Amino acid sequence: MNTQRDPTVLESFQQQGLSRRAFLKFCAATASLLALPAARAAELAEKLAGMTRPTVIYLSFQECTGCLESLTRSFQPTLESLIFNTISLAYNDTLQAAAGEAAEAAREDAMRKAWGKYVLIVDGAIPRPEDGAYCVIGGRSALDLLRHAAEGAAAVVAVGTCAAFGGIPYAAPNPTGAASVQDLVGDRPVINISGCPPIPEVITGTIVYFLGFGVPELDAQRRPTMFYGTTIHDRCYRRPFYDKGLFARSFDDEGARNGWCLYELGCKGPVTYNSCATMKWNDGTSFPIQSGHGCLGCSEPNFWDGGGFYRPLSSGLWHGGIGEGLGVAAVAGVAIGGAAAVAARQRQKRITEAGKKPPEAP
Ligand code: FSX
Repeated sequence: MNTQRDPTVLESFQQQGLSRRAFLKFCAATASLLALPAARAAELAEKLAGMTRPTVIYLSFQECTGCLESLTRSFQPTLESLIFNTISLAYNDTLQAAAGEAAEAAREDAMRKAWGKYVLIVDGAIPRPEDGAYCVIGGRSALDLLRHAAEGAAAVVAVGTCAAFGGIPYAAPNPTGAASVQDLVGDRPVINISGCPPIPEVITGTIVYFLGFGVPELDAQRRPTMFYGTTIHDRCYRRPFYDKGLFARSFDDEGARNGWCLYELGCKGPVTYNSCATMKWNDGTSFPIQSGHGCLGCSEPNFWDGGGFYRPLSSGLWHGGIGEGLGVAAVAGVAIGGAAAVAARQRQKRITEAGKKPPEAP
């Protein structure tokens, strides 16, 4: 009888030559990323120490690989600490060395052994018409691969706006009939990590949280509230200028040079739920608004059709899901003061019907 068991997460750290201290450091940094109270942080360390590394199957469909590029830049936890020590990544066609039939067979084998328990990560949208013929991998359609893999998954993590809401492949006229993961396997526990791409630490943090505690609290769009609980605008360092009605009106005017609010230049921060303003990117270096460009709303449903890059929200064309059909003040959920209120109300009057309806997937 084979009595050999798989190593626990702690043992896996140790097998890689890392100390228990390094493991605890990993847990503490992840707990801090997740803003866990001390007791929960200790619980996370205890759970990870005793659990065997869960099988993870990572499937990629209609996407640009930006999500995986983003994931490779996670500073804490790093992708290396995740895939070498914390999870058992059984399939990812970009990261794995294997290819062809052997790789496909290994995936099926890993799924069979961990049926009902593995975590399925999906990036990219999935085309539906013609039995999914517009995206075929190893002779099987993305549609078939997703449905089959989701059936045996403990949870499905849709990484990126393409997987979460359709994203760019879903943009009008949606030529391939692309759909999101939740559109197709919404009866399974689906966690959406939206963003085009998502913040890397939001991906890794959510995965580690799931391993320790199960599905986190989710918002109406199935996104973890710990990362998507507030808008970019709520936490934006330019917010005081917005409140005073001080706006940049072009990218090279005095307002832009003074670092004023980018609302009039099309910033979607008031309707975009994400952690960019607090966690930022590249180990906390910066985020789009800090670099002088408005938020594109990439983590919301109907990105890319929802409002355009440079049309201000006050044009009334935003239809990003949350706030659909509401006036801009209600959408933003903020008090618009002084000049901003007048400008917003004037523009709100000019709402056109064009662009209000999201494109229908065939
Ligand atoms: Fe989409 Fe991701 Fe944007 Fe690209 O996998 S969310 S196009 S960054 O790569 O799916």
